[in-house]
Amino acid sequence: MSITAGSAELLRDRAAAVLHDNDAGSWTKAAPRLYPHQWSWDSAFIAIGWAHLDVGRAIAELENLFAAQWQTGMVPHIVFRAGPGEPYFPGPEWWDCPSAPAAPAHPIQTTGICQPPVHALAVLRIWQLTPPARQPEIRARIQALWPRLVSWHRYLATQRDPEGSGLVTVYHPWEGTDNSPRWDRSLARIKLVKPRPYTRLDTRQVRDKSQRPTDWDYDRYLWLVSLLRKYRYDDAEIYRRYPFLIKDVFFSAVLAAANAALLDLADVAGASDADRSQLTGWRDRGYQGLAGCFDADSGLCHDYDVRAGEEIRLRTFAGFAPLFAQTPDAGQRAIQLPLLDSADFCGDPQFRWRLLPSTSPAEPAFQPRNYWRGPIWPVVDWLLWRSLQLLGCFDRAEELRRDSLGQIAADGDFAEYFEPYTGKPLGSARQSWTAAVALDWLAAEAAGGAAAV
Ligand code: 2M8
Repeated sequence: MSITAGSAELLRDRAAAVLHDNDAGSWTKAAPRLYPHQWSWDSAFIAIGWAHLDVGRAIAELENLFAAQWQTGMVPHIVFRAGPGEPYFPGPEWWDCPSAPAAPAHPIQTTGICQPPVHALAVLRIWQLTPPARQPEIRARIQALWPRLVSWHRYLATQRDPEGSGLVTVYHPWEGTDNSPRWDRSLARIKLVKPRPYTRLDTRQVRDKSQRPTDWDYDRYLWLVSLLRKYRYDDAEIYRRYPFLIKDVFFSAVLAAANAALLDLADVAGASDADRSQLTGWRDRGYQGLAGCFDADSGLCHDYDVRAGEEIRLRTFAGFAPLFAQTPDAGQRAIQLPLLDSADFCGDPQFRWRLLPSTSPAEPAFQPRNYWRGPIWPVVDWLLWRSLQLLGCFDRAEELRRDSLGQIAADGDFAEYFEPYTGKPLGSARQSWTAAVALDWLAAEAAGGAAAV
């Protein structure tokens, strides 16, 4: 479906209104009630949305996020900023980050884990959208942010990859794709002490509990937080003692793409030769790491459980890590592109839109309404769209963009995720990152389909 010029304009106004409504001045709530704080990768997508409205506001989103960066270089997954009338569980007291030597100083309050590094993609997009008159100002702000961006990538390439494998180790399901079935076996293996009594708030907002993680999941999420707290978020200690260490191919692919984006920005930032060669090294090591876990039989990349010493062989969106990374390997692309449109993924004949689901409908763990276990997430399809363009697959990218906009327009309220068979909106309404990617896709509409990627 393609949307008419009139309805595109209406959708653009409504998407902009979502960002304005969720705007807290210098940072943006991920969603009005369900997620009232600043989330890391949400902020990166949100900055891409803001870039279409005001490039200064867009870069402020990232400046404020990076103001909470840890001394290790880690950008925390949540910066707690909401007022007392906007509760979220689990709040800062569950994380006790002030006890961590590397945490930012009071009064900044954060969690002690991180999320995929989409930020460099956002900075590149902001620069591409900066009108000439504002370039001196935005260039100076990018230059000021640059050392923090490089240190963030350095943290991921070193502390989160002590093996030098090119693959990032995640410590927690909250580092991106919460209840993805990718984590099921690893979580089931953990011996845990039941956490102190707690009350979930997410299921008060999303009344249909089947759209959210289970209490079984939450018990494990909180147990892992208690261990990270005990180890004072010290990466070396975590690596020695902690039970949940996963080489995440999707996270690693985003890092490879983000390293390439920083290289594209290197001249704007006035980067040193040392920075350029480090970024090139991290990017290439990322490609090699992904190549090492590419399985030619399934055509997918598999995550790896470091503790169990085993591959995680599931069909999910993450298996397309080579595409998300914009792999230079033509062989992997030749296998993945047809697989993407097979009945196991976008090409399920019963899907309403030909979009990439979070989990393959052919996977026994697939649940079409449950969060990261099946639904379609617009931000994931945005990352895929961007990659397909960079790989020169313009026609497929354009279909993905149109279908994504069709899905969002049919809802009209910027849902967090969508049921693949019916297109039913799920989770939170007025989710900031859905509005943000809609703005980017709509701008590409005005430009005849292609964005400056
Ligand atoms: C979801 O995760 C949060 C915890 O971080 C939650 O369920 O409470 C995930 O979709 C995550 O990737 C996202 O960043 C966050 C805010 O949109 O919500």
